[in-house]
Amino acid sequence: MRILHTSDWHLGRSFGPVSLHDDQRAFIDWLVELCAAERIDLVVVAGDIYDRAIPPTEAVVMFREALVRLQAAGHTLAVITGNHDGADRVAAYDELMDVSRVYVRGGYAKIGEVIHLTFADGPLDLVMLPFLDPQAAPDDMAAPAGEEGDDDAFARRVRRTHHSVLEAAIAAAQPHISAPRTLAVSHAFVAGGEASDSERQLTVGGTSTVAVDLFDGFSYTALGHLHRPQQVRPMVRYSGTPLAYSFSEEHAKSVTILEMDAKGATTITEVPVPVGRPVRTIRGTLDELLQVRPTATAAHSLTRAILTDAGVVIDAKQKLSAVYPNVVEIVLDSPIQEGAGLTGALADQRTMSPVEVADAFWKESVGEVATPSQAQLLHTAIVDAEGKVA
Ligand SMILES: [Mn+2]
Repeated sequence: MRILHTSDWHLGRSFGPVSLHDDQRAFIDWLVELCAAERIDLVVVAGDIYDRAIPPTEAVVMFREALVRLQAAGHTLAVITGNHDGADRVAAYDELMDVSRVYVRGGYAKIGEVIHLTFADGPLDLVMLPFLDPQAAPDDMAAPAGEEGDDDAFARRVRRTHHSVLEAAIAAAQPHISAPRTLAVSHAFVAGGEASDSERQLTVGGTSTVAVDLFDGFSYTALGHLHRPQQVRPMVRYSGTPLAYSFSEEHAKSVTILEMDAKGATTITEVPVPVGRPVRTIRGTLDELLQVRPTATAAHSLTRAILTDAGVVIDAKQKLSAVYPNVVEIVLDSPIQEGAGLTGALADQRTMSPVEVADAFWKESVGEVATPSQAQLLHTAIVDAEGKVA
């Protein structure tokens, strides 16, 4: 059978001031075509469907359309919620949708369940492990051992970690597994994985990672949460996001296609996502950046400009936009360190005249002494001002 693994769509997300609606729409159009062309049996979305617990209606409509189109094309769907999703909202109609072979699971509601699916080449047992907030675990769920006499519900809640709730969830499902091949879908930070700048921490305080050994028993584990595509173990893999969601994500984006035989032996292919704007960081003085003629791809990229001008930069956004239409962030990284110069000449300012202080300040902030004409203008202004004060 053939499985497509993707995750972290973050529908409704924007990139700074730029909406990603069209990029996300283009991804879904491409995905629907890819799944048909690749004769995909099962499409897996491993969490963070939306960017927020209460997503904008455009995002809800986009997700609904994706499900409708994929289901109409004959694919089975397996979707879990991530830490960004409102689990109860996303999975609100789970049992009603199961009859369409669109399996959506969120939160703790269906923990312990194994979905027995049958494909042309045989059965597959599916274990859906949505993001599980340790603080929200049901009181009767197993927790790590504590001190003697410290076993009330509150103490157990404090001891629970993301690892412990996931371990308990997998243990609850284990006895129900019967097929020779198994697929786990989980939204978690597996220890050893590499993060980028756009994942939100799973838990506040404590450790939020889980050990990769938790997934030892599965033929393949489709992970969501980390935004860079990566393999933690040969058969434990993050598909990564379909689009870049921070400037730390210049790497290629992809979805993962699996060819799994009846016993669970799996081969993995990474398919690059050809749509959506990539991200790019450019660096230099404003003049340097404006002199470059960017390539079509560069001009199309969501761009962060790091300006290294020593002095004041005026209208940087407007000027850069003419060359880089998708400049979304401008960072000033002046070679002169803020405040550092003040320990030098300016430290002696009590013994300096106002003109000397102004010259020193000019040199500190611009990086070189004022030209004769600049100095003259400056000195005239100071003398003029002093005359008025006196
Ligand atoms: Mn995510």
